[in-house]
Amino acid sequence: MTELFDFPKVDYVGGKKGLDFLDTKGYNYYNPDEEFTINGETKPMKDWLKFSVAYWHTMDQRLVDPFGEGTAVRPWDVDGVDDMEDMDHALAKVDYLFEFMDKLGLEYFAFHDRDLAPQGRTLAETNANLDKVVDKIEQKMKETGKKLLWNTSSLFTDKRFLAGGATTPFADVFAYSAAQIKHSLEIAKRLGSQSYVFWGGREGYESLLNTDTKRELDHIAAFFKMARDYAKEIGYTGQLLLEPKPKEPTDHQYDTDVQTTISFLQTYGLEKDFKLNIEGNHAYLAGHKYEHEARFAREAGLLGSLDANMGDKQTGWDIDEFPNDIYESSLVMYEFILNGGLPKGGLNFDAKVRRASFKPEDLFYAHMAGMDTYAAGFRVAMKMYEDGFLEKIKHDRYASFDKGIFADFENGEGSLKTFEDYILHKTNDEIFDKVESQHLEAIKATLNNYIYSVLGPTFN
Ligand code: XLS
Ligand code: NI
Ligand code: NI
Repeated sequence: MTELFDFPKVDYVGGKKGLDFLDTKGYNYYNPDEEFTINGETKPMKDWLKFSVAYWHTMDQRLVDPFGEGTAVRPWDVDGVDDMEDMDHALAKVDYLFEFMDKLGLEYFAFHDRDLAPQGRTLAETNANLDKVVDKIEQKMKETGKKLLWNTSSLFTDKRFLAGGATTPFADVFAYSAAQIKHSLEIAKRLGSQSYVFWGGREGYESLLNTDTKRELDHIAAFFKMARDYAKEIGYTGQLLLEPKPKEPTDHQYDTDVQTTISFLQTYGLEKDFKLNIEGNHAYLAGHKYEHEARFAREAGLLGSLDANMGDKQTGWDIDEFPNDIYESSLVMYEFILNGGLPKGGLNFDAKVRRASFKPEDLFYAHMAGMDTYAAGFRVAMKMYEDGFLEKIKHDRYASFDKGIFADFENGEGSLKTFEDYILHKTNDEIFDKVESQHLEAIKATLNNYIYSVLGPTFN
């Protein structure tokens, strides 16, 4: 078969070919077969770090921004155009995706229904177009063993969704959304998708002045219940995931951040049925660090999957940059390890190349750099986990609660009076004597040492 991409297969070179990425064109940290043990479970790196290509960014995005037209040059373009109204063209693109994954040695992908095929005049026609592409994807998955990390429905691109999909005030649009999700869940079941994602791009409001927020939240909660019930009915066993994001495109989105989304799930009794897909850039937009979102999801037992991308402190929108920050990836991977990995989730590159990186080879470079950033972070985090470095600090910091009335308190006993009796006659100095310096600068310096000691020797 002729090659579709003019790019060689990418291998692990492990720092042996020098520092310049453009000379080496290999993975320095992502070594698919190297084994790692977390919590007594040993698996090769590729089964821990389930990297996924996002169809919408890699196969569809033309690299437009709010001020300029698309710059992308893609091998599937005909006369410089990606003609997604044409079914033959939509089908041809599937071959590119599978060759792309094969060359990168990456096993998963993710898509929205609307990424794959053009709309028809009715939902029935639209589904028929979609099913033709899904047939081809199913066939290719069988041939290659590649897997679907997650699929989702776009309830935000078409103009009908201008005021939401599940929270729209327009009943016919709501019905359309319900029917669209039904079909997407059927595709999830058919392709064995590991997860199914709900990102509520337009589930929020532009203005409080015209929005019945309570009614909208009741609607979306009931919508999620119908989705859960239908997934059960058809025997779909993947995880159902909500993806928090505070704003953009709307002024306010209901799934603002992890803690808000958890309280929504608990309010409506959905916390046993849904987990979360956490995205780096969304964390930034919510004013959080990525590892903060991963931490709170993990502690609630709801860390389902990760959208691996980055934001930018200077740019106020979702720029979906490919990850390149090893400090951040180390801390996110630390939460990942404490979570025991992501059994039904993975690391989806919900990320696009920069407008100035418009050539096909940049799609390869970007995924390679992203995979290496997370593989490097994983290695650093594994070393911190194995040494118990951060867990020891946390254990020691709270040690005064391990005994006496304080241990009883943690077991649900004690009253304000218990503590008054204990403390009333201690002097201020006695109390401050027990308060210890946090040595945060030293902790951060040690973290830097971990990064250096794990990654530095790669290039020696
Ligand atoms: C947009 C979201 C989107 C979801 C899937 O900001 O990240 O890409 O991941 O709909
Ligand atoms: Ni996003
Ligand atoms: Ni995302």
